Amino acid sequence: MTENSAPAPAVSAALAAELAGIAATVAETAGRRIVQLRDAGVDVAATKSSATDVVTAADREAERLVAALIREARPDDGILGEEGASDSGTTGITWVVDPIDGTVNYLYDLPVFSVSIAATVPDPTAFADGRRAVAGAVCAPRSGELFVASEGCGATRNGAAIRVSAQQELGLALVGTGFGYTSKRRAEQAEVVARVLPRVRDIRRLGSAAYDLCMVASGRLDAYYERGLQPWDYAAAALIAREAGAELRGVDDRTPPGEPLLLAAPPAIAGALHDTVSAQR
Ligand code: LIP
Repeated sequence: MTENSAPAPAVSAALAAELAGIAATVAETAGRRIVQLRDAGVDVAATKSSATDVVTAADREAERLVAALIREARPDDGILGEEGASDSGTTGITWVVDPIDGTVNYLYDLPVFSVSIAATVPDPTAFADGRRAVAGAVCAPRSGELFVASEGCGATRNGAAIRVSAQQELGLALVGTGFGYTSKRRAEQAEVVARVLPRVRDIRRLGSAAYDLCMVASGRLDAYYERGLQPWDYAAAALIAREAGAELRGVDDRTPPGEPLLLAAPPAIAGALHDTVSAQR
């Protein structure tokens, strides 16, 4: 599948809609719980790739809650979670879960964090991790927003259809991005953003890839790119963005979106942004 072509349906529209309903209900339930935990107080429980790559007890509890609800609804599906949930399943459907995307924002009680839940099927051509979401939901509980999509059926925000912006000029585009947790990767990302910044309206670093992609889907960012994302960061929201009209790109024409680059933009500016992000020094 090319970045913007519609893939052959992997599951029926009815099943995709059922999976989207499960993702939405579970994401909202987990969203309510992580707000309760945040308001009760949050501390760092551990670190991962660096001292700033943190995980909280809430991340772990939220993932346990999401996994339990998914297993109740779809006991034979697989699960892959950022905090360690891992079931291979027998149905070919794997739920890819980020229980709190935007963990640093969550730790600092900044309002941009989300629960991301995607029902995925194997597809080596769609995304770098070899899966493709056929249904997904992203809940941003502080702003009361629920983004949902199922393959071929469009994307919604709180039940209303959403579309990417009509931006035609990169120089007028508001572009979201993010940065990794290691100094080496951040130095590389700083070089890229130094190239992008003079060529666009402005940059926004919101702190949650899933929310960034939902902002592109709803036209409140014109575009987004980031290097170094994990499948759980983008699985649901990349589907939401594509179903809202975004073109998704990887680092080059031979590499699917995901790692090492995911870019989402309206087709009118996707190429110009990709050229700027990918230009060699
Ligand atoms: C985060 C992403 C964000 C990225 C951060 C981190 P997490 O995910 O949503 O876009 O810039 O480095 O990867 O760690 O909060 O689940």
